[in-house]
Amino acid sequence: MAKTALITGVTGQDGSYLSEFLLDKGYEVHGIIRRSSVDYRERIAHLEGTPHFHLHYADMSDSMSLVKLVGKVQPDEIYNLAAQSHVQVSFDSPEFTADVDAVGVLRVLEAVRTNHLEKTCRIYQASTSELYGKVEEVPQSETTPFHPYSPYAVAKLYGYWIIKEYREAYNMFCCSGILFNHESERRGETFVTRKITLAAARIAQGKQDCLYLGNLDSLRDWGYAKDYVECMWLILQHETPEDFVIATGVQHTVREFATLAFRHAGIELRWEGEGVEERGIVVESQKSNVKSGDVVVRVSPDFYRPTDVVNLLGDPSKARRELGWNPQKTSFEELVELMVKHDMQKVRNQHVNLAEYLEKGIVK
Ligand code: NAP
Ligand code: G4F
Repeated sequence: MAKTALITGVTGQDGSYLSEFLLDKGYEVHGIIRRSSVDYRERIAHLEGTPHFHLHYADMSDSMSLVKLVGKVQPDEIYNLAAQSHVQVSFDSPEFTADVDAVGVLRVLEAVRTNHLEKTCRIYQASTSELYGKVEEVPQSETTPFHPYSPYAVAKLYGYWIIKEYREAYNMFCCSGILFNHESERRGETFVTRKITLAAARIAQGKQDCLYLGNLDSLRDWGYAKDYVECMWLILQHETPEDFVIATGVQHTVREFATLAFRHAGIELRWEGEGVEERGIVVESQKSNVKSGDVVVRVSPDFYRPTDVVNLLGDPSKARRELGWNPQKTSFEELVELMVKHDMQKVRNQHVNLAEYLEKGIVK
């Protein structure tokens, strides 16, 4: 019998890769979507209409919708990926973030209990390295104390603990994957990696002059999202419900990511100055519209956070040992290269499309 999975956050970066992964494994996949004034479901457009992929309207802030949907779908596995996932935005919308990222997890757990599925339905919770926040040790593992450092992280900490509580109180198979940053060609465009790869592509093609960033010294353990969704599944196939750190075990600064991304776009950078005065300056360029001495990266305090997490490095030993997962399947260098390659093409195509539209008189 094919298993049935319900994915919240199916339209997001991870939801789209996980859908592909589970469909490949023969699952019946159901996803939750929200009503919006524009139908913007780019990441899953290629799956819509395929026989084993089903979409339903519901919302993490609407318990009735979740109770009804879980009853209708009767999932064997739930992957709770839905969240207001942007850390900086959580400072502007802390209450919404708490409702979706904290109480939302409780709503999913109660929807399962209300439908009497607690003995059969396994639940994966998308926990985060942001829980370590103002880090108390480096690297961080399953036993490192938490010190959340943003409204987002505080909300996610509730999610982590309520999952643990329901596991112990009701003997439910529910677990957290404590995932470190993972990126891809489908990463949201306001997260730092994607913001950089898109800007490098636009600057290389003469469509943007300068990229403005915040804290360049921030250290992250960046992996490839496609590799990480496999772990979500492995965690739910494990004999016992347990929490796992998922990371590469390698860290880099935002500055290093930018240097490498620009290099892949054909622009060699050097860095000068400190703090808000720091600038990324072109040393050498293969692009005719960018010349040596141009300043293509500047710092803007607009992207500083009231409290910033600056030293994330995960220890994936437990996942490697108990799940047989390979943390270094895609290296940092390969990740940056594949993102830049994708965005060079995307920016090129945008130009083609615009030219086509202009020709047809659609855009004046
Ligand atoms: P993402 O691209 O921002 O996707 C978030 C998803 O949540 C989208 O499908 C979004 O739907 C949905 N969502 C937001 N609010 C909702 C609501 N009220 N009701 C229903 N759905 C809602 O995030 P991601 O990068 O794929 O991350 C997936 C999960 O892992 C998130 O929980 C995130 O916090 C966590 N996480 C991510 C990382 C990472 O590095 N990517 C690391 C650790 C943990 P719309 O498309 O309608 O907005
Ligand atoms: O790319 P970021 O916005 O990701 P952040 O804050 O680490 O959060 C992401 O990863 C978490 C896992 O640790 C997830 F839980 C969360 O949902 C999300 O997916 O920022 C990374 C770092 C930060 O220190 C930030 O201050 O980059 C720094 N940064 C520097 N300039 C910037 C910028 N971040 C953004 N978004 N934009 C900038 O211009």
